Amino acid sequence: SSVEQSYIMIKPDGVQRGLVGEIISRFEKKGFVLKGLKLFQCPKDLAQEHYKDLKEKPFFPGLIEYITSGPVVCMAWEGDGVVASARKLIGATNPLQAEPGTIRGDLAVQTGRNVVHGSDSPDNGKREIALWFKEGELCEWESVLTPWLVE
Ligand code: DAT
Ligand code: MG
Repeated sequence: SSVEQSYIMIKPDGVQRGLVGEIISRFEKKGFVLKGLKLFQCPKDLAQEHYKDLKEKPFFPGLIEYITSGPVVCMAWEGDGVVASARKLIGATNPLQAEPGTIRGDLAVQTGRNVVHGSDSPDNGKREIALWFKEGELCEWESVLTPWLVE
């Protein structure tokens, strides 16, 4: 696989429940590189744009209400295969079906309060990072750990 970026977001329940450090730590320990990070109160129109593919779903209004109910933590993570790997670290959409060891499997019980978002494709990773971060908010840097993680 090639170097790609995923948009990972800790949802308002994750922030309120004090899970920010725990969740960031899982991506750090895995070996991905953090390129962008901010605490952010999301306006409704941005939440609607982010979840536009779901706008016909019955749960859409509740989803927008939830995502805009408090600050979220926006992150851009980079690495080989980060998009699919992050989805595995996050676990199934329904936390009751998520495997133990995953973020949702360990830390959540309900689909409507599943603590974290992760992009579902490299193209959506790009789209979502461009949507949630402004020009200049991402850092271009190399981690000194990279040679110890990839040969
Ligand atoms: P994921 O977040 O695992 O990519 P998704 O893209 O299908 O899942 O849906 C986005 C979010 O919408 C999901 O994290 C929680 C909410 N959601 C999805 N299906 C739902 C449902 N049946 N009832 C309530 N909320 C739902
Ligand atoms: Mg999704």
